[in-house]
Amino acid sequence: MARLPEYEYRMPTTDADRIRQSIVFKLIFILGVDPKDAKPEHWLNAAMFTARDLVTESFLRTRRSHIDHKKRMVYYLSMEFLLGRAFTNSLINEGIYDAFKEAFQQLELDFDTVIGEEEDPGLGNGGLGRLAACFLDSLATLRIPAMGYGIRYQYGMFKQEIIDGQQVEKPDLWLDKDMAWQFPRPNKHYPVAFGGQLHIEDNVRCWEPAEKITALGFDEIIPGYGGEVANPLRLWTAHAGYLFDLADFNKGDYFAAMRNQTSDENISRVLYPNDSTESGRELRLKQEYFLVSASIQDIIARHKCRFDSIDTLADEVAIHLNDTHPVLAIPELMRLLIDVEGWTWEKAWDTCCKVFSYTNHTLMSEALETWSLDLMGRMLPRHLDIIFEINKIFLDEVRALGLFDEDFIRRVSIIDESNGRRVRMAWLAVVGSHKVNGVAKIHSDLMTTSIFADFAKLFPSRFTNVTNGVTPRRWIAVANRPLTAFLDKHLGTNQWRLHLEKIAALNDLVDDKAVQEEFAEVKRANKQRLADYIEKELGIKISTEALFDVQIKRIHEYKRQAMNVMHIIDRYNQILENPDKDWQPRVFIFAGKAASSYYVAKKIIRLINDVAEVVNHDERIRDLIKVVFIPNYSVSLAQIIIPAADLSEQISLAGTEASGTGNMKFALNGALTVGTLDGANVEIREKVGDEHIFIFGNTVEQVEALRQKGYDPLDYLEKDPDLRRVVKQIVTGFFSPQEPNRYADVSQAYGDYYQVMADFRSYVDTQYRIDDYYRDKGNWYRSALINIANMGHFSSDRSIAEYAENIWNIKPLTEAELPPEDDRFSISV
Ligand code: 26V
Repeated sequence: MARLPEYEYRMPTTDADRIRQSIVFKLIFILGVDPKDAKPEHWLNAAMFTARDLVTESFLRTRRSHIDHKKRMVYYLSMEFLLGRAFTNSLINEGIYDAFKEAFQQLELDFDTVIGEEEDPGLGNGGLGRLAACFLDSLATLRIPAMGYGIRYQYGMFKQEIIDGQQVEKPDLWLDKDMAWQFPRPNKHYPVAFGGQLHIEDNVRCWEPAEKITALGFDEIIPGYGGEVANPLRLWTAHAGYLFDLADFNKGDYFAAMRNQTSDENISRVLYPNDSTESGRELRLKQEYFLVSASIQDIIARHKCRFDSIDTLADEVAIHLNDTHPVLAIPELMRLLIDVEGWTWEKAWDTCCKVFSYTNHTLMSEALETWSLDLMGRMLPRHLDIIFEINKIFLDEVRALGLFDEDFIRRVSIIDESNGRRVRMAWLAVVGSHKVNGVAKIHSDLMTTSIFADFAKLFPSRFTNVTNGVTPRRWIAVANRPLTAFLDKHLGTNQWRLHLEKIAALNDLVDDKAVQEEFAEVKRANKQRLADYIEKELGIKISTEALFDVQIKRIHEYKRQAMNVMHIIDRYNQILENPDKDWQPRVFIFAGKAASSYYVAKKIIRLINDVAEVVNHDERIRDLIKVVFIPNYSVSLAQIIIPAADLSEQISLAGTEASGTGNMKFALNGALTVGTLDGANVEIREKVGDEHIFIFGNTVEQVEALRQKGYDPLDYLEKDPDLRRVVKQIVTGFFSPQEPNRYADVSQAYGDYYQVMADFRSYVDTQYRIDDYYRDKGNWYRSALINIANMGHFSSDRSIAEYAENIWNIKPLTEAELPPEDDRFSISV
């Protein structure tokens, strides 16, 4: 290839002077703002443009390497990505954090104020979305040829305000500020079709859709740690501009043409809450198909661009389905291969089964997606037709085995005939994927013995486990600067960031009193930062001497925030009864959003706030208890709260939390866990040892046995007067004297499905054990250090390495495959 002369556009890397110049340049010439008038948000945008230049360098280099070396790629399809702020993360991953800080100092700008201007892109509900974001960080860091696909929702997760103790939802206008971080890709657009008729002539299918909209791509660049590799996350926006109704337009009815455009663009308007009711389900199905159709078309176009023939797709491409939400990718790929590329059914199906893999993230039946045949047939007639055919061939094969009765066939059928005829998306995912995994050992085991038990008989080698992980870059290096300095001092700079297992070296230092004291100082600094935040935002003063007891996650009955509150109430009662006992002061911290239509979850938020109101203002409590509900939980808030925690509440009913990833983030930041034997808690216990984690409550087997015999909460209420008193106080309005019946309806309807009463006593007793343990600070911080030291396994780098090796069969770019440094800026023609 001929080579053009090299252009002189290398950006400064570590030089604070040049970074400062670049920031000022961007401010003036990109944003058009006079430095004299610039506000922190302008400075942030200018700085982000400067940082983006650096990341873009790695991004283009990486892309070039993938093409030059014909790398097999993985595409990660997810309806949610909870990325958190991009700016500091990119500075840390690119190794330019200190230089930027210095440049800010030179500009006499307060670093924290400026970075605080960045909006969190809240493009997810919770764990599943944040996991996708940790995985993108690890994919880039491990140099794995990968690309994410998602939706660029105009409004992400709502902003939560607490007014009179209650959650109020406000729109999240995250795109209103400039999005310096994303590249619009006006040439990456694909039509996505809906509705219409399916004509079948001579066994040839012809789909005539009623409606077409355009998916338009935006690339968010995901930098890996070390600055060598950056991968794209391509987010689709629904756009009607390319396709507005020409008939209307030609008729001269400009407004009619535009009206349609507005409703089409609704597709990428909002992120769905994860308990959404029937209303608006049609739009959700449209969103799922929109993501899938645009992404699969893009994957095919990219493949054709890189290789001569589409025949090699299965050799060069792996597509991962993050839960069932993108499972329509299977019939969509079938459709494109058969109807557009002219492949036979057999050849197309063979390719599908090779490229797709699927992760299950929940066992709870209400979260398993199904779609009515009526809706699917109306919206996607060709896809429903393909699903029927997949199901027919599959069931014929199962029958041919001669091993199973018709009841078994009914159970494994992709079409559920018992509930008004619905497509079972998880079944389709299992049938069309070559690997299916759960997200923690216990979850994967339960998966093959409960929801997928029948399929595990049919395809035993298809099921596997990949325990979740979290990125140490964001969850230590970005979130916890004092701990970062501590680890760098004791372990060396790059070791733990890239090889978290090496953090085990800390085990040799845990008995050293000076090291314990040094860590105590780290914790104190983080607690102070959180205390300052709480005082500034909520006007509540808390003492860093108290034990910080934290539960932050989506509000859901199965996560049992209610049990946490009941412990607080019991403690309140006990303090009033035994004021002279040597009580350990505690601050109970909560944060989390309830889905807007989830009545009980919203009541739980209200109860937390009602209890806070009474307890925080009762002088007899003498600040021995403080209860704080921090509004508007987000990735950025988690980055402030987690490093400050002493105690991490992971108290879901055993068998309900697939994995949890907050549990890992807390332990990694030196909090001790109080938890049930659920999700990844089980593996955390294996790693840190029984003495350094507080496990309580019934096991999965005990929970199941109670269900079998007929669980009755009254059994526990009768036996335990303290518990009885707590429940009575809630139900009779002790904490809501203005409205004594406030909690009566929830408790009456309450069969205690998540067995709070059964675990209450064991939970409260464990909390007293924790108070005693906390008194001996040396011992406590020793345990905290042991937790940190044994979290190596829970790096998302380990999870991703397992996916790459066991599921996707993808090899990272080698050192030799990266373009040499001096080749960075040459343009080949
Ligand atoms: C379900 C639905 C149903 C339709 C509307 C939109 C929607 C969005 C999300 C969901 C399911 C959420 C599943 C989820 O977040 N699972 C969590 O995944 C984490 C990562 O694997 C895991 O750590 C948590 O335990 C698990 O609850």
